Amino acid sequence: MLILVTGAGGFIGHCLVKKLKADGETVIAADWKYPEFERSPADRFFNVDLRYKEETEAIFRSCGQFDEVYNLAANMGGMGFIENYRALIMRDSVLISTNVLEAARKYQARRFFYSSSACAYNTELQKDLNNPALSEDMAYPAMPEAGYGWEKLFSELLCQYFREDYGLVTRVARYHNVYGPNGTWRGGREKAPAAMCRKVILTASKGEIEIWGDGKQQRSFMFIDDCVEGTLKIMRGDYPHPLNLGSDELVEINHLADIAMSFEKKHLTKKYIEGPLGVRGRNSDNSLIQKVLGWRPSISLNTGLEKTYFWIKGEIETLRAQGVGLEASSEIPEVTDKRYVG
Ligand code: NAD
Ligand code: GDC
Repeated sequence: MLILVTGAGGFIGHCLVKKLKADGETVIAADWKYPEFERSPADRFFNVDLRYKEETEAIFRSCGQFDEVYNLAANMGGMGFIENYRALIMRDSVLISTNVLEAARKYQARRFFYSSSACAYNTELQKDLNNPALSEDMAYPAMPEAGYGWEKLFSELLCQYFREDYGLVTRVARYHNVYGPNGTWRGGREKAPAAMCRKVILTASKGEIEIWGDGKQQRSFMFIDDCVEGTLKIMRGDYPHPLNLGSDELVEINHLADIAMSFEKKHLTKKYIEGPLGVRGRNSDNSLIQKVLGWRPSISLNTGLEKTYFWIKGEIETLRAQGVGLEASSEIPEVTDKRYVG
């Protein structure tokens, strides 16, 4: 098949391209940056800014009718990023979502996949610990994560209306915090799993690591291989409405840090500091995806985090050998790129 993956310079997009190439597909990649850690195996890589209609349509005009379009491109990151760049995120991502969806309609793509997020869920339902896991109907009445979450809900609805009004076959996954090798692990856009690994690796035993909040916050974290496999299942299945794609293994951030420490038997103390916290407790209810697609995650947090920990450690050793100085603590990213504020 001829397949387009946008956001192919990013974490999930790049891993999806690798899987599709391994399956023997013809894969076209699009992103305004190339993958950070390894070369893309895509058959062709369009280095474009998808906020612009012309640049987006040029891909479709040049390649012809796609069998599948996976739109993963978005200006996004962990809480350190999405809590501090609401206008930037909404403006960029809504343009990307709209341009790619419209081009897919105009150039008659056979199927379209959109990567939504658990941040689309009503935050009022995530204010306590041990909340009931989020099921798909709990996105409405809507009160999603400020900025980022609203754009996700908007784009979900756009997918629904393009299906209802134009007959475009659209599929939507609400990803729940995805982690793994090739994921962002420093610079401020990283999410908690990579942040905890980096902090532990860069802190000598008996030292201390910083944790935003009290560490009692709860999340579930889905390993990248489960994410890629579930994405293909949703795209190629017959269920047209948004589906959770996440782990239902609930963990407290304190415990996430403890698991990271266990890999090299480090004994570090936790220093609780102010930081962007997001919701108090969030978990994925996987009963609907299990019912309609027979899918459930297969990689445990301990297994996935160990792979991630040692991959990040390898990256750190490479950078240290190049004389790059690295910080253990998390930062709020500075966005100075003129494309962002231009
Ligand atoms: P990522 O930031 O690694 O990848 C996103 C890619 O989009 C980046 O490579 C970026 O360069 C590209 N992009 C941004 N603006 C662009 C533009 N104007 N033109 C072209 N490319 C542009 O993020 P990811 O973790 O791989 O996430 C992929 C998708 O899944 C995103 O839509 C994200 O919102 C969604 N998602 C991810 C998670 C997660 O935990 N990783 C959770 C929920 C939803
Ligand atoms: O960043 P994140 O993984 O995103 O944060 C999870 C929890 O971990 C938060 O309560 C955060 O305060 C806490 N935390 C403690 N220390 C640290 O050093 C740290 N770094 C980070 N990053 N977190 C720390 C995410 C969104 C994604 C995506 C997923 C979907 O929200 O950022 O864009 O949409 O949700 O599930 P999180 O899970 O709040």
